[in-house]
Amino acid sequence: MTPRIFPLLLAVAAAGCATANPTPAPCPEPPAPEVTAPAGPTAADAKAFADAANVRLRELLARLETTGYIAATYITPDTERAAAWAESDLMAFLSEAIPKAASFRDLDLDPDTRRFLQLLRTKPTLPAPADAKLRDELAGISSRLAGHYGAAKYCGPDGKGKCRDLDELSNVLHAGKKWDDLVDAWVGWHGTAAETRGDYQRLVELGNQGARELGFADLGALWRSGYDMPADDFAAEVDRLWNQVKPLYEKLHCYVRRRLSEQWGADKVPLDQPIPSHLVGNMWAQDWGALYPLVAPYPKVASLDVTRAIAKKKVDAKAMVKYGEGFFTSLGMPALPQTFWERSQFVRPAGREVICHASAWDTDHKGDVRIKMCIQGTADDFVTVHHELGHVYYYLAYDRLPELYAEGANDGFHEAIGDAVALSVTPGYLVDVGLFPKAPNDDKAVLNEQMRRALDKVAFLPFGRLIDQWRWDVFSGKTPPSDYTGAWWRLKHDIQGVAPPVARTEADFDPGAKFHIPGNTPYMRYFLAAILQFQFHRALCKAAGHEGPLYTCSIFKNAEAGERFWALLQMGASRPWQDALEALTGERQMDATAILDYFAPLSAWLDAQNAGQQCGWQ
Ligand code: X8Z
Ligand code: ZN
Repeated sequence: MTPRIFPLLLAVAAAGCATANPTPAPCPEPPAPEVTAPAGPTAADAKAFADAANVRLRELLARLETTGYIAATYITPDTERAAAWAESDLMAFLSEAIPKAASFRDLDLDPDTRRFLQLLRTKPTLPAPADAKLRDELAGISSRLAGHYGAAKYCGPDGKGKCRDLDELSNVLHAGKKWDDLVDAWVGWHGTAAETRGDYQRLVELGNQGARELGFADLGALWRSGYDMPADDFAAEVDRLWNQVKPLYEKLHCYVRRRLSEQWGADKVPLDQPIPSHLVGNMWAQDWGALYPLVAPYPKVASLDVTRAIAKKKVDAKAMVKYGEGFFTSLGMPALPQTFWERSQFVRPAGREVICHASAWDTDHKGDVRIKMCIQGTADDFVTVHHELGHVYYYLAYDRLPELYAEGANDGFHEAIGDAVALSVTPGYLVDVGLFPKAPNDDKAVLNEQMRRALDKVAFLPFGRLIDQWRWDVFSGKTPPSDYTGAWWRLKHDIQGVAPPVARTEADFDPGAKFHIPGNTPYMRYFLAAILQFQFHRALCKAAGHEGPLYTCSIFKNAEAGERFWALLQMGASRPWQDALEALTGERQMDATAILDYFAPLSAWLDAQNAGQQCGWQ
């Protein structure tokens, strides 16, 4: 508690003369009783409080991000501890400031102060109980879980083999060669999470307690409250969007399963069952890009293999990031600061443990931005570079705003910026920047390209939808700890139509094998982003004067689209996201028709392929 933040509290404390003191100073005469009601907090107090909270939050977040970046790029017990201290300090601030903010609720406030107070209330993703001991415990668990995920390795079924990290195990799945090796890599990685179950269970208990102390039913209700609409309406929005895209996903599922069944045999991939999760080339079955060679509509028609081009042209990790920066600057956005190049982590460093999961950082909230990746030179990395730079450009655009506005319009917007840019990485663009000599563009090549993208974007949709369904149910108590893994696989089955390669039990903790669960990063943002990025792309293409199908559009070098985009980024969270969306697209609702338009050719092609086939799963 500092004088700047809580002038009122301090004033009250000073007024309570030393009654607990054994030799008290004499109290002044009590004032004559007031005729009017005692003055409560005023709108001016609220404004002073919100302004001070913006300043203090910026300091605390800079400490959190700085220690967090060190802990993520150099995992040791010491860096973990330092990160936990910073997290605990932020938690302490929020658990005092949020109830305080509530005391101003009924005043007639100016719009900014009102919005600051509302944003403050939903700021914590991991609210701590007010009790300092419990708060430190929670911060410690949070750091430990993150560190465990980053350093986890699988050393063979008996623990005595060569130890492999997530990248190495993922590469086995991506190559998709031998059934037994795939099962081994999948089971091995998922096994690393089993020991984190107890920590996670405690994180849920303490996070829920923190959320309840702030007036939310549970932590899931707090997360759902951050969307400028009632929490229940948000859950209904998610359902509405999912229902818009579900038929497209199910078509892709049907076709891909049939090709997998041809490859592995109908005994291993039955045509009326979910797809075995270890066969799609990704640890969590969230991105099926590795299956492109198997499912390409016209395998003999040349298609643009970005991984090959990167290797052939010897584009190293930094040069890949330069391509990404080049796209943003072509839109009129600024070059990245020199410190970005000096302080980012582009490749896995030798000799120390790091969290390789890609991320973007705003370490001082004043322009010291970075990304942290372990780039291996794949086409996926190329997309992820643009994704991360989307975060970085958002930071650069909004850091001049008060801290509570220095956020995405909603968290889905933050995740969608770089992905929307990457949708403009079309064959035409790749030729423009010299990665390919020419791009085939007949109907067959278009379908190949559509399939390539769908294996990433469409396959992701149910995954994005279900992760937080699982967490919402865990936080609300609908899913008890004794059913953590069971509930996970029921959702994976029902929504995604995938199944584990071997039976799972409650001795496993499979949700913990996905970064965002131990990292406590809300996930619905990625589902929203999967929809929003196409909506943004459609609007930007319109601003750029693009004519023709959406999938042919690239906004590369288009100043008009760039200006519109930058204006959105500069708004940060200063307005409800509906206003931000309207400013860019003219629409006030998130809407999946853009992704459906984009994939119209593939959708029609899948209909023809699936005609007369049995789709769906039992
Ligand atoms: O976590 C990420 C980014 C960092 S914000 C690399 N993504 C999700 C994931 O990997 O699960 C991007 C797509 C979905
Ligand atoms: Zn992201």
